[in-house]
Amino acid sequence: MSEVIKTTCPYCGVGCGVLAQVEADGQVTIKGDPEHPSNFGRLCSKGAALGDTLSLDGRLLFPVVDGESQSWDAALNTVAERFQKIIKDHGADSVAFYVSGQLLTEDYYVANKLMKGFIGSANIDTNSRLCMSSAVAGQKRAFGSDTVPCNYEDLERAKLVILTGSNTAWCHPVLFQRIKKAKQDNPDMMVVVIDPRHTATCDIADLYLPIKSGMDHVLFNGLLVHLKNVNEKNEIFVDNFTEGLDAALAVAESHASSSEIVANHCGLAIDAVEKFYRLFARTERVVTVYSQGINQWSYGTDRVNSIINCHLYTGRIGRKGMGPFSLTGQPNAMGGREVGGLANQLAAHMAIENEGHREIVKTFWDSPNIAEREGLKAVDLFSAIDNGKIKAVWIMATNPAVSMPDTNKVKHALAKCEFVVVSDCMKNTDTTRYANVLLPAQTWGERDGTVTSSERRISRQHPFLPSPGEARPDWWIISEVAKRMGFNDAFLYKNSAEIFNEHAKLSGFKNQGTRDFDISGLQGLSISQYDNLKPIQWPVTSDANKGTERLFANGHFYTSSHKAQFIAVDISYAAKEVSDTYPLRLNTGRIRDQWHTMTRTGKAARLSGHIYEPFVELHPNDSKKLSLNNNELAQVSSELGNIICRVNVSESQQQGNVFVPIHWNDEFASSAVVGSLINATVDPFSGQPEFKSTPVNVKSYATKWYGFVLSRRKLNILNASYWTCSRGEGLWRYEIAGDQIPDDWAEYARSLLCQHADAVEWAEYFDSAVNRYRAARVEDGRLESCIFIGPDFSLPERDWLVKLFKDNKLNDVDRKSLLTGKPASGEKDAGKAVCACFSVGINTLVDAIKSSKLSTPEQVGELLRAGTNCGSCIPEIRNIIKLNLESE
Ligand SMILES: Nc1nc2c(c(=O)[nH]1)N[C@H]1C(S)=C(S)[C@@H](COP(=O)(O)OP(=O)(O)OC[C@H]3O[C@@H](n4cnc5c(=O)[nH]c(N)nc54)[C@H](O)[C@@H]3O)O[C@H]1N2
Ligand SMILES: Nc1nc2c(c(=O)[nH]1)N[C@H]1C(S)=C(S)[C@@H](COP(=O)(O)OP(=O)(O)OC[C@H]3O[C@@H](n4cnc5c(=O)[nH]c(N)nc54)[C@H](O)[C@@H]3O)O[C@H]1N2
Ligand code: SF4
Ligand SMILES: [Mo]
Repeated sequence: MSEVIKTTCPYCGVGCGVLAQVEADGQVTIKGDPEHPSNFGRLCSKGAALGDTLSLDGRLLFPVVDGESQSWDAALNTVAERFQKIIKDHGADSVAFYVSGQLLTEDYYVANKLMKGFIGSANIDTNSRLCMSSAVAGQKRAFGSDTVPCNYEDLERAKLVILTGSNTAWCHPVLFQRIKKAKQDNPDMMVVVIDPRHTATCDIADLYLPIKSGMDHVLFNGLLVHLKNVNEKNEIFVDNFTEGLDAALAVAESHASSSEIVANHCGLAIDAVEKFYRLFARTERVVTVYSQGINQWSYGTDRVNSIINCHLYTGRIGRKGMGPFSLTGQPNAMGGREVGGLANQLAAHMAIENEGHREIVKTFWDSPNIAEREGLKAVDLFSAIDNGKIKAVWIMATNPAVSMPDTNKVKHALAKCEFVVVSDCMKNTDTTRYANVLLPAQTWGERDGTVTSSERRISRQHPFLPSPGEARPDWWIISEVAKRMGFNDAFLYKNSAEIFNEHAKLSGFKNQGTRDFDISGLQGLSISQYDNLKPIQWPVTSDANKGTERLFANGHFYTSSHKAQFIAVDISYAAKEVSDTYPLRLNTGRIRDQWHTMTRTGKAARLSGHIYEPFVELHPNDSKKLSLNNNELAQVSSELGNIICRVNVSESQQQGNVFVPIHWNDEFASSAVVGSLINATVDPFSGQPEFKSTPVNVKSYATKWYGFVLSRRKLNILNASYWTCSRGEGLWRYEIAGDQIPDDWAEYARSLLCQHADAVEWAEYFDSAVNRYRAARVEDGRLESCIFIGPDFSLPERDWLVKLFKDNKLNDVDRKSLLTGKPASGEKDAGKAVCACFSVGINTLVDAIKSSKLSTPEQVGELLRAGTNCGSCIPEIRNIIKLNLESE
């Protein structure tokens, strides 16, 4: 067994500390780090399953040029030569980098330095454009800097926590646990959840506001007016440290002058609005947490400012337990902003349009060619690729063919782009398909560097596994290309510590308190000091060498007047309206156990059991109107494209709204990239796309048969008009459906299940009257694969079948049950997994709740262990209890 390595989780922006240990058999044990100040030992379902995602299955292990494996030298030369040639022929702005909040700060720093300081273009943008850019723009307008003033402890010290546009329970689960615990310890603490969807986060809500989607700025403008009416102005703060109040109030009063008007706009009950306003007005310690439900709109920046305005008005910022708190999504969204990874930033929170800042960076880098104006933001960048202005692009650690809006256009652009380079750890993604050159990057467990969490806390990621094949750190890859492009001296890094030191030094260079981002206190770390760096919150300076918990308590802001700015937020912007053809509003977002495009979480069986298929969730009245049944397939269409997903009828949706998760892509489903439906409409200030509102229609997707396949081997699904694939314990699971009935089911089944075998042991059952077919392939007495086909979606449960794959020999009872399609008598199917940590299925839960009259998640936990590890499933367990005890 190896020593225990302290590192940081590679998923969300909570930035939990992880203890990793490689066991003698090569398995990796993962635990939460009890000493890490983000999580104090907790992990969520994704973090806890990290050990199951580390296999080399599907990894990109060697450089590939034009489809052939190549040496690093050849691949790097190709990239450098092609970029140089294109720059020489067409200028620096004809090339671009598209990077990611999942790079380490050191990787990000080097990529930004190469593009902005040496190639001389600012055409480097990042997937944070899709994620945090409205929060960045809102904070910059209000504070003059991209500063998150709060920290996690504020969530525990607050008396009122408002969660708006954030499904914290599923997307920042450890913070959710911390808020929940604080609420248990302090019963006076109130939680308000604002979301058009009733999500798992509502589990801790004292007040839930099912707002009409897109209307939060009206709600918060109304709050500003209310605060004025009840004299909650913090006179000292507003008069001394802010500007612009009158204009902001005047606009707010013009459309949100009373709770009644606000309630009308927002589709809320007047009582609920008034209750919310009273709570805010009377509670000094209030934190407003916001995330993508606020940011991802074509007027996201204004929405952010409508929240910040209320905190400025009451002076509730920078002190314990209060402030506007933008939760970052990716593990290093914050670090990327520090190094200036957005096309409209420079480095170390300096502004590209500021000549003085350009001079500082140019001098520091000894840059021959600093970018003089902002570059293209993500959506414009891909348009420029599409129209040929950008001729070479290097994509690192992101999967834009899935995650951008209007992905069909993105794919088209990549297909015609002269030269596409992709650095990824995985070989087959929807984006790597378009690469001329593929560069194998190290990933979590192998790479070495720092990330910064939502509360400005810099933490180390440490390697604990050997680097596989020829995978290399991203910073190394970029530096090698830079050197080959002739920028030798500036990219001679030997390790990530050197890069971190340079980054820290730049942050303090000619700063003297003029810029918020300053970690000069961390410059000059030796390798061992860097290796042992404890999690620390920036700014870290000689005056604040232990880091900084909160900012702005002193009323000093980074605007030219040093005063915070109120922003007048009007309602002249609106999302695209629904129409007769596209009458429903599509909202998109995340599910509990998958991470983005599933390249890593998709490998773990225990993360695939909770929700294993793409779905469209809609209100029962809408499903009735559209004659859609739960569990059948539906086509969701917008002006731009169509996808097919499973119907999930749910009261948690508002009528007129539908929800589709973002995760599925061409690697995991036949047609489920929800980005293909989304308009590339962006916010005018931030360039962030409107992912939370697209007019769509939903209709039944008629198929003649439904089926599923379980197989120990990965299969190639043919002749099915719909398929999705997910991992089970030691097997692959496919849900399939078709609009053509094959002439011969046996032949069809064999073509799927026996792709590489001649003589196989084969058992089958066919009822031609109802078109029900089942077959199993057995190898050495062990179940190898099985297929179940039926005329509709009422197919046998899957969980007991999955269990048969665990046996090394099938007994007669099992064989019989396979063909009858029912578990052997007495056995029950556990059903879809609710608790990922202990694989407890819904049927097991319902049975136990009913038979033992369990009325709390704690009682369920005692009996079944469900919910007792990471706790991410507790909201769902509480809901299952509610539904089943009520139906008694
Ligand atoms: N499990 C999991 N966790 C993740 C990720 C993941 O892929 N999987 N990704 C990480 C990343 S990068 C990010 S950015 C974060 C995102 O974290 P969140 O922002 O919490 O996640 P989303 O599901 O995108 O959207 C949040 C909520 O906004 C709601 N919403 C939509 N429109 C509106 C509106 O007009 N008003 C309000 N008030 N709410 C609205 C949606 O219904 C949804 O419940 O999650 C991070 N954590
Ligand atoms: N419809 C809709 N679309 C959305 C959103 C939404 O809410 N709705 N949310 C948006 C948001 S907030 C985000 S953040 C994006 C996320 O979208 P993406 O960034 O496109 O998603 P990921 O799957 O995280 O892509 C990361 C890629 O990096 C690879 N990778 C992992 N580790 C490393 C490494 O160390 N080095 C390198 N070079 N590669 C690595 C992974 O294999 C994967 O291919 O999606 C956006 N798209
Ligand atoms: S909350 Fe979960 S996904 Fe986020 S950092 Fe912590 S363990 Fe990782
Ligand atoms: Mo994100």
